[in-house]
Amino acid sequence: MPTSLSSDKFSQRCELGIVATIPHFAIAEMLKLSALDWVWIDAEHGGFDAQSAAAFCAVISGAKKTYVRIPDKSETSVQKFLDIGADGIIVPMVNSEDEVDQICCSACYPPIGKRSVGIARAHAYGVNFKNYLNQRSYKITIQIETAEAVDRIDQIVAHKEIDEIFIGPYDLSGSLGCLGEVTSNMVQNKIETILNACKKVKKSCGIFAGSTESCLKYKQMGFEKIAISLDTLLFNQALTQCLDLVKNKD
Ligand code: 3PY
Ligand code: MG
Repeated sequence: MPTSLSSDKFSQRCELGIVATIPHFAIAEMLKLSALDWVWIDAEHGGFDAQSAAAFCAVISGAKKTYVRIPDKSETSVQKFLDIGADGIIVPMVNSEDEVDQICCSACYPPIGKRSVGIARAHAYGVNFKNYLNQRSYKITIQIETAEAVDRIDQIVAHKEIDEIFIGPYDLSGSLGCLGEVTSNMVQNKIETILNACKKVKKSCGIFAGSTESCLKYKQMGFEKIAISLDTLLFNQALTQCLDLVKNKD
């Protein structure tokens, strides 16, 4: 269950996380025992649904912050995945101030928004009901991952209910006509534009890296959160490295 928003909301420390795509308790426990700061539970591209994401959060909570990337920006997804009680949601493919308005309307209780009231894990099954309703304890993070969103970045990041921005370099590259070329100047220039817009309004900005080199570069650029890689990708890299080493030795 989420604790209240931490006071280091805008700290300069770079917090490292990982994208979890495999909904298994062993992965959750390994991440819990790791030196990571936070975990991104992926219900957009990963294997999670609301129930497996809730179980994953239950294993990890207290040890690491948990953020669920929801499948889409619909009201149903926003509300369903907030109810599971992660420390926040990450909403993919947000392109305009109007979309931000709609997301915040779905994510915040009245009088700010129109979030519907349920009693779920987020409310400690009723034990923390009043507190949960009266004080927003979860982060709303939006992903910037299209050229259209970058064109409107100043208006988007200015929204007061948005806590954090997360850049999706891969979708951004596709939107810019250079799919997968995340280190290209075209993509990197847009990344810098987004980061600068966030810095201007003192909003935390995170990014997906996918490689150690990118991680180090983004850390130097001043990103406050970096998703270093995916569980599947790291497993595959370690497996390939091990097999290469053993097979090529007599
Ligand atoms: C992207 O790069 O598009 C992402 O969403 C990161 O996972
Ligand atoms: Mg993406």
